[in-house]
Amino acid sequence: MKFLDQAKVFLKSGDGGPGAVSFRREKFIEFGGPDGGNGGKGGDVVVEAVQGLNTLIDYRYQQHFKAKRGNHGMGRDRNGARGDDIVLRVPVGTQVLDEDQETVLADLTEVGQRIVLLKGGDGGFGNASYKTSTNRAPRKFHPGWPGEECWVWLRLKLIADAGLVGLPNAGKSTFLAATTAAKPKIADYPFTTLTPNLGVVRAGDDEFVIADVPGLIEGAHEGHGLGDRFLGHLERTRILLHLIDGTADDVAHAYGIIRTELQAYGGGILADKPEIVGLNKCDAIPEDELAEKKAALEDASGAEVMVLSGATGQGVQAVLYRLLLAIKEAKAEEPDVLHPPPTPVQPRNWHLRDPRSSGDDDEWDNYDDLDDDDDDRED
Ligand SMILES: Nc1nc2c(ncn2[C@@H]2O[C@H](COP(=O)(O)OP(=O)(O)OP(=O)(O)O)[C@@H](O)[C@H]2O)c(=O)[nH]1
Ligand SMILES: [Mg+2]
Repeated sequence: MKFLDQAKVFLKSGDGGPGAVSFRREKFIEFGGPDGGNGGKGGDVVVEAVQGLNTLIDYRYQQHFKAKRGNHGMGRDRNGARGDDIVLRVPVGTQVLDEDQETVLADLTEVGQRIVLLKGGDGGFGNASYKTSTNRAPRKFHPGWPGEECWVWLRLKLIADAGLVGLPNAGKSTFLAATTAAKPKIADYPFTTLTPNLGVVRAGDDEFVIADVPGLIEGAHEGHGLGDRFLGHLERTRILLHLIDGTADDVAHAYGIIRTELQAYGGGILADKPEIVGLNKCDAIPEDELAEKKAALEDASGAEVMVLSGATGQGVQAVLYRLLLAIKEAKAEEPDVLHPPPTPVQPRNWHLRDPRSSGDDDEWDNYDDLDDDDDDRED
């Protein structure tokens, strides 16, 4: 399946149905009175996080989503039926952003979470609702309130506990394949991975999710290589596993390139995350060189460096254990910030106004099709 992590869509909730103008007319019943029912409410626009989706690809093909309008009211005090809602089914981790691409309107982080983005317009009153002591036969009705419409962005930020970062060919996908049931493409050329992969690590009773994203190169934040857009998928992780290809000549330089890109991503979102530094492909490095490279990397990172080989499995268990501990610790400390949106979720402040109205309530008198008093049969 193709991967798509953002899409722009147009949403419109249903208009409310108009109220009816009707009078009860039956043999032997004089002055039956008004019995026009109310219009039905328009359908809502709802977004729902569902299991089994991990891309927004469906939204490339359909971009307009409109809920149904409410039915009109009818005689004999029958109200119109409610318009059907429209439900956008999205993967877990999807955020809904305003057209400005900054304001987060909704953040769907759990399966089954449903959010009403746009409410359908209310139905209008039928003439039965306008009956008063002085006007027993009103012909007044309300045409119903319009729905709302807007363009929004859907943006997927995959939810994983740990994220793999590194230069192309560092062995990220190999690590994911060795530790989870995921089957990412692995090859001896840069940019083998073009879209993120997720895998679940099972360790006894515990499990956690690792995300493998395309490799970064120098200047990725300026669009070099595949750019740094995929780093968005690491925003919600608890910890990064930074893999460095041990067969490279200058491992400290390799480390520095990635750190610069994490910094450039901004806001400290990735640069401030806990990081485990892994000197990878240790099976392919002579002993003395290994010690030298490990020391150089420790100097550059100021942290303990773990030596491993995704290909042979050497050191992998120790890395997983460290990841698990850190994830558990982070979750115990801040259970709620598992999926913090980059900007606070803001309820949308709709300025609901009927385009047919000047804002003055008496305006609805325009919809009287006759002068009320003309028809006052009660007198
Ligand atoms: N000797 C050795 N080779 C490895 C190891 N891990 C990965 N490789 C090889 O390194 C090459 C790149 O591995 P990938 O896992 O595709 O690297 P990647 O970091 O996912 O690369 P991109 O997807 O391009 O960013 C492949 O030819 C792997 O077989 C390792 O631990 N030891
Ligand atoms: Mg890869």
